[in-house]
Amino acid sequence: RVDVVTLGESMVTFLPSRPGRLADVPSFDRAIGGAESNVACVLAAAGHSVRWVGRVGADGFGDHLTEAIGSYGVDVTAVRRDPDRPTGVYFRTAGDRATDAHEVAYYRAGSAASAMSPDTVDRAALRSGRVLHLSGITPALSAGCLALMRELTARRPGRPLLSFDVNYRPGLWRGAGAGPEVLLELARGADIVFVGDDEAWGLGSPEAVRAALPEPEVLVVKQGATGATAFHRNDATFVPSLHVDVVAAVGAGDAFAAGFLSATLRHLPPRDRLRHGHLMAAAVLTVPGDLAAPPARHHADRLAALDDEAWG
Ligand code: KDG
Repeated sequence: RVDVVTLGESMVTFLPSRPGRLADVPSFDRAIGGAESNVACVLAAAGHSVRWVGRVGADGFGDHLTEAIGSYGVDVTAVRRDPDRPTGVYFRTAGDRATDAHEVAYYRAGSAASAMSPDTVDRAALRSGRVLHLSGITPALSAGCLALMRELTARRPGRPLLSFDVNYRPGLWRGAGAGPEVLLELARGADIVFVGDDEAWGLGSPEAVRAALPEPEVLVVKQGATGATAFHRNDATFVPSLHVDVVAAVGAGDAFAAGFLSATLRHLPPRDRLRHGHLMAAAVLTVPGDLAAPPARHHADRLAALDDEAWG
């Protein structure tokens, strides 16, 4: 068994060469994105055995994604190539430093990944981890993807520990109906749920999300630069965020989830799970893209062990 398996659509990402509106940016730099493969890359860099399950086109961008994600040490042998559909791509702008408001242009409708379904993914690979990490992006991609997510989040004996990041992207649900209801339905099947408080307001409110999820082992509510709270049975543990000069928030939630899962796999207490989440997120917040070099495990352990005063 590997430590963690993640499933989701990854895309070639184009980062702007300079600030400004999408209409004005003259050129873009190629990078990689995809919430779930981001989680896989950070976990692999932190020393875990990780597999990413996905679907890309039989094209150069598909080659690039599998090679780049593989170069983090992630196992990509269960990634399928689709000869008929392209790899998804997206462009983003740098956005406003204070508010992180930015533009995103997705070119992913009809992508290879949108053709994922219970019949077109490697199911044995999806059962091959101690943890299976999924996100609320996948069910928005197609009816087949939604069916797959419903199957994977069904509570069954012997399934891997199920981690679910709500990742509510309203832009992806346009025309696809009931995003909030579907996301809450899927979250109810998970053991560990991550949600940003901004997303939680999109689903109702943080309290409504808590009330709608009676079963998870752990619900982690992230409050951006303020901190994050892990709710576990009747306990709530809050850890403040680290103060860093934010370049772009993209990928920070994924890195946070990876840090939290890494510490969970190592049976660390809730406070340290949250601290490892913040440490991984801090590294990504200081770069323009989705991925940064995370702190090595021994450094992260040393920082996570500092006393409360050092943690603000
Ligand atoms: O979490 C980062 C992702 O949002 C980004 O890489 C793109 O996966 C992505 C998506 O669907 O928005």
